[in-house]
Amino acid sequence: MEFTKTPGWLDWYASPSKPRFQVPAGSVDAHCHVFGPGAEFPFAPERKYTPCDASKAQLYALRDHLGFARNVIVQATCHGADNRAMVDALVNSGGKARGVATVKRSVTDEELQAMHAAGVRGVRFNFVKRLVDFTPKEELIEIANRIKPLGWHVVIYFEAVDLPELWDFFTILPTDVVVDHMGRPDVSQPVDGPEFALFVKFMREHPNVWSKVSCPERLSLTGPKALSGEQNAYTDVIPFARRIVEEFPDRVLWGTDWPHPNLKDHMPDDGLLVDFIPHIATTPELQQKLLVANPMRLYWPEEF
Ligand code: 0GY
Repeated sequence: MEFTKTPGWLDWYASPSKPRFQVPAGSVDAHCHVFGPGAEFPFAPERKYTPCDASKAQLYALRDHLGFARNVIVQATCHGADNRAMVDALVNSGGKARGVATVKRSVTDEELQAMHAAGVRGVRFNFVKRLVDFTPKEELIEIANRIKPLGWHVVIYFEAVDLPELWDFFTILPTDVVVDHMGRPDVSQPVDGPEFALFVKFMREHPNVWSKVSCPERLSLTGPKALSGEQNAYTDVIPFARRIVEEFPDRVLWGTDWPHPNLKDHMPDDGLLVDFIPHIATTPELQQKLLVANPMRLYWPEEF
């Protein structure tokens, strides 16, 4: 099937630089996606954007180029609840990728088992209105209760202003809960201000809650952009990510977010995004937890 990209779509960066920061051996890129290719795995009719293609082979080439050993591939909303492209990437990864799916309440136990065998270890609940239509909370709770016996967790994606309203729902989830991109803080607000304090409280009071300290390129308002060799990119995001890494060193994950859906301003050089990591995880010990120990514990516990 032929697809036409959403007008203004930014394609992923074609020739990323080699990172100066060498990630520890066995590092996991714990948040990335595949898009199609649309001709092989058509995008979902209910999608809110139509991306460029971003194949498993291209993702694994980037993994090797950046020095990572493994990936966690998160179902992108442009594929709806059709997990075939993501599952195909997992089963062709030689065991080096695990996945997070999107499912509806109509999913069968056999389908869940098949996804587990392919390497899926979580489901994603998305509350970002520009990306998905509303799903009733009782449907999500039902799904969470069904995936719990498989040892899976729930990944949640929401914006900081919506945390107060979603709090009661998030805090009754029966599994580990992984927050995408620190709950998308408004980084023009103080790191000690009430909005981010609520997120810190969410993690502090709930030891089952983890956070990805990813996507500075999405959250930054003042840059500088991770382009043209910039070694001090996205300085306005650093205090937020560092706060989470330092207070919850055993419950943080990091990912490239390649191929970076829906960026409007610029497409970062993924090599320079890796160079952002030591600004937020400032010691070898913190880097080892963020990039190796934590994702291994969550996604490959049998090897940990
Ligand atoms: C991200 C962020 C975004 C998109 C998606 O699945 C998706 O379409 O996650 C976004 O637009 O903020 O984590 O990839």
